Amino acid sequence: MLIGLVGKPSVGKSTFYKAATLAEVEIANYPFTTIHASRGAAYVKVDCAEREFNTKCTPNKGFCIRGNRFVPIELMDVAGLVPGASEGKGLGNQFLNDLRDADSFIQVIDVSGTTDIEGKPTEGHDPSIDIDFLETELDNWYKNIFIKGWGTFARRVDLQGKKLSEALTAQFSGLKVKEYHIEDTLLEVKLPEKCSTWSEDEVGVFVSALRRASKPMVIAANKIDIASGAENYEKLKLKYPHLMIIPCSADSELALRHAAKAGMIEYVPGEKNFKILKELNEKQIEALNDIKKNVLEKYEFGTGVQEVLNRSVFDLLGYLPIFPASAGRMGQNGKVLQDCFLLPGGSTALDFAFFLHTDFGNNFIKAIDARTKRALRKEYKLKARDALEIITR
Ligand SMILES: Nc1nc2c(ncn2[C@@H]2O[C@H](COP(=O)(O)OP(=O)(O)O)[C@@H](O)[C@H]2O)c(=O)[nH]1
Ligand SMILES: [Mg+2]
Repeated sequence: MLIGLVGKPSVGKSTFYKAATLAEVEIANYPFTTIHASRGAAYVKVDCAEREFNTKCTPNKGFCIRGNRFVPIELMDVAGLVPGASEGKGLGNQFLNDLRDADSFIQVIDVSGTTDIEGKPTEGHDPSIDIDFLETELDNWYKNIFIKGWGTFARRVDLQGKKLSEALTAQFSGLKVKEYHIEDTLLEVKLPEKCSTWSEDEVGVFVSALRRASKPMVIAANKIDIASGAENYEKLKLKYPHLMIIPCSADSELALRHAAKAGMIEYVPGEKNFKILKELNEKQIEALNDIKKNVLEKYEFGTGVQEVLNRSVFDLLGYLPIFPASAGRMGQNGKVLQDCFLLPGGSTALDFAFFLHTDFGNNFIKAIDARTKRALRKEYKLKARDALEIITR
């Protein structure tokens, strides 16, 4: 699973990326700092199953702090997009290409309105302009791909009787678009099967709906720590009730993670507080208190960074965290709940078996719920945080 950070320059994409991954990327206050997309591991936060099993987990991947399991996903930092990107402006085509592999997007905006449309410092910029322009650029990106192949796939549908959804899936395959995305979108927009007759407006309606279905997006209303952010955020919520907008301060998250890494504080990403562990100097205390007062205590999701990642994976993409577990033998070899896997929503016990190993799938007898010891059939639909053992022949 890959999540791409998108947005105009200087909104805090690289800061978000660095906070979420603690990787080294350049951070500076001018456009196009990041020339190449960089990818790294970020983490979604899951209530670890260790509590219910009265044990302490030993994660293979990621980590666990006080019962909070951090499961890795891939995050991608991309250089800023500017208006006209879909026509190639500001190396736009190259940057859009970097986004093809993403399963979903996090659009970072500067909710404080202190950067203009090109990312230069200003005051009073309306952040809704940024939301609108980015949607337009992404829609145009899809539209260009549609139009490029229109003649060819329309002919295949009209003359060779090929299914429209199949022809369109082939056309958009480079963007990780799946046939079900196309089918769902066609149902939603209700356009004629004969796509050669579509008007340009109808094409626009289709590509926009397809873009939303295949690259769902959450908006990180970043720089909420700046005074003008709070009011702008309220306005955005009213203007875009259909969008998922999370108040966010990537800068604060980065500071907290640095402080935690240096052993100054204990901080669990996503929480609304931290604990000071060491004697700190006045400046450090003041900085931490500012974050506490202006961000952590003020906003529902603390700095918002963890919430944005969790919403992307669990709400937008519908993934389920699943623990392979065998209640009877938990702790054998000193290994406890080593894995927490993310499976697509709708997966069954049998899907989970195949996910673990083809042999498990082929030789599946039943799954055992490690909490209740109940046997589950192969059709059992997985639930978030299930802890399951697969019994094979
Ligand atoms: N006040 C504040 N500044 C931030 C925040 N996130 C990033 N910045 C600053 O915004 C500027 C641009 O950040 P950067 O991450 O390079 O933006 P990018 O171009 O979108 O990757 C830098 O000076 C950051 O320190 C935030 O949450 N609050
Ligand atoms: Mg950057």
